[in-house]
Amino acid sequence: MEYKRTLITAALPYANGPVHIGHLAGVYVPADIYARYLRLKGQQVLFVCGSDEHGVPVTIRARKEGITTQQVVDRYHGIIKQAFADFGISFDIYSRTTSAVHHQFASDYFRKLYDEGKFVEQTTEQFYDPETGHFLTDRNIRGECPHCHNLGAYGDQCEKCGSTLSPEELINPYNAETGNPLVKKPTSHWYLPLDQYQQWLEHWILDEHKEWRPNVYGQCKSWLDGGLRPRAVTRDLDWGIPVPVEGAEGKVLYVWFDAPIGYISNTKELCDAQPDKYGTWQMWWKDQATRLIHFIGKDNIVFHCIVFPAMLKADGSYILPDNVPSNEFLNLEGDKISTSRNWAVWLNEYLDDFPGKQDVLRYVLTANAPETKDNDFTWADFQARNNNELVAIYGNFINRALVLTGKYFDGKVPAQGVLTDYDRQTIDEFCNVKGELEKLLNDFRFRDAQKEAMNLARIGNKYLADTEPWKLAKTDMPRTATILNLSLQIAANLAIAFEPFLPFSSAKLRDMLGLEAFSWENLGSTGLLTEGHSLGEVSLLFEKIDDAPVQAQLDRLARIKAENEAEAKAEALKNWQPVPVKTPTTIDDFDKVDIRVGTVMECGPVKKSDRLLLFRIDDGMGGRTILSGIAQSYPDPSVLVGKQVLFVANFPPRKMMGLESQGMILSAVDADGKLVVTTVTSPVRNGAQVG
Ligand code: B3M
Ligand code: ZN
Repeated sequence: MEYKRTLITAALPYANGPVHIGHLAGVYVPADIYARYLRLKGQQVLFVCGSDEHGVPVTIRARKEGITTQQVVDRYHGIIKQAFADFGISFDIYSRTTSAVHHQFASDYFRKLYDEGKFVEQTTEQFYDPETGHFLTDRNIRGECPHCHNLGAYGDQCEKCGSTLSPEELINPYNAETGNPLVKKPTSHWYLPLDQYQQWLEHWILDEHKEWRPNVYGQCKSWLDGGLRPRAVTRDLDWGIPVPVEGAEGKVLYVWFDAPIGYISNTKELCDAQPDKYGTWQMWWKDQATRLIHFIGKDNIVFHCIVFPAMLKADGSYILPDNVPSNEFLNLEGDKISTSRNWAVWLNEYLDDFPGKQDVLRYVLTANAPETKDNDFTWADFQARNNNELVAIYGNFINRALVLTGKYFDGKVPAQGVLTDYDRQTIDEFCNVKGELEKLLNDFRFRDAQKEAMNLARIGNKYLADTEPWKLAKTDMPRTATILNLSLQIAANLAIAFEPFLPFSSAKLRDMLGLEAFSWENLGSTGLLTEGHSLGEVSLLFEKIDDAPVQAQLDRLARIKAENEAEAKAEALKNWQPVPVKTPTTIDDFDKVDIRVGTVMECGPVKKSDRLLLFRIDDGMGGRTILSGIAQSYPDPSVLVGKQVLFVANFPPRKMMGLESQGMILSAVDADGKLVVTTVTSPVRNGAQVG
């Protein structure tokens, strides 16, 4: 199939918080690279996105903050849109799902399928708060976990033991916000019967899209193998797009029904406003000559590969996605990124903290793109990649080529002259980069593609190092001219090759080279700059990042970690309950255990063990050594020295880490799992028996 144009969508971010580096690495940076690359190739491209403003989380946030839901989405839509623009994400439109166009469009979409009998209606029993008159979503229901008896488990998951739950499994379910007990009440909803699309989806994905990334294909396959079931496309909520059916008052379209339609309605909004520039929305969505690509994160795969295509198929007049490049997750300093725990680098804050350094973050996120597995962002790596790659390789080459041209040729492109074999070999090398780059970009392998672009800079550096024009300038001006001419041609090639990845630097480099527009087709050319052409003003393309700003970021994260730990501890204490009392025993059993009092004379770590502490105890009987696995609870064990503690005196000696332990120190487990050594508060003779 010959495609005439490409429609690129990027997942619509929820307007319940700003965008963070995980979103950027997973979706927006790769989507932007792809859009820029195709545009640079002169292809017809539309890049569409917008805020996802419905769903439950925004309503919870609003109630928590005591503002309206509209105010919440207005705030975050504004922050997100601005940050994307400042970061150079080149959307043709960034709209929102609360727009009038979208409401109408999504409503009509539902109504058409409804009229054509594409939904099935079903009545089920759902949890209901009689006090507030609301049905509750899984996340809004809390109760006791049937597995670990945590009293604050959610209707979809227990965060304490990690089990996946359904609200029915909770013991004594209650409304998470009001604390009211819940009852079950029947309610009816419309379902998209995915089971009816099973066969069609199996053929379309498993047979016809074997080229999809293994993680995407694999997830689809396991959904399909599990058998698809009907999915509700409406909810009992008062925030969202009202279900356009009589008698459906109080019901709205499920957020995952309306959000992907946002791709279409946003296209419509743009095309209706500027038809001359963008054509009609139908051309983008209903013409088989349009190639549709969805960029998403891995948690969105089922919606984009199964549910949305089934919705499009149900309508019957739309094209289907040709590919759905989906990434794994990016972690931050070894921990999962989390909006609620504030464990993230927020784009808007990054832009404030590192003004003008958009490309550094873009570079690092692509270099670490979680394309095939989860990856980690660290500030040390951020600094190292800037200093050792952007500055030391790319920036250094550009700077040398331009400064030397300024010095020896008054800032004018010197004559190319006669090329040597070595020159030709270098040209061959950088011409090859184009093919390799294209192959990788067409394959959505952006991390390797960026590496390839960087190789072009390496070729340039090697060429300068091998030819040493600063030495030749003393003896052989024509040869110096050739070398700098070629170096400048490589520099111009770099501006093109890096444009999809580092658009700000490419624009700057273009200005420095005094280049007008350029295109992808020029890549590999040695005639981009003609003899005598004047270069623009020269400045550093990248600057070193020193330790202070990086340390400031690490300090911020350390503060957040400490806050989260304190919060988790407070939460654990709040929900803490003593473990049940053990099965009955007798005084005779207890009498067998000989518990004594002793003074801690020394207490310190054990070599090669992060668990054990070594105690020297004055037990009133000549002293003994005891090893205890409580090191994690006592980062500073010296606090125990001088304390009188209780220990079991008649256990047989045990060897641990090559040391002998003669007993066991008694301690209590606190609510947060920390061990606290029990101490005697009024002095007792060492060796005294406890009983
Ligand atoms: N807002 C979920 C997410 O940001 C959702 C994507 C919608 S795409 C149609 O992960
Ligand atoms: Zn649990």
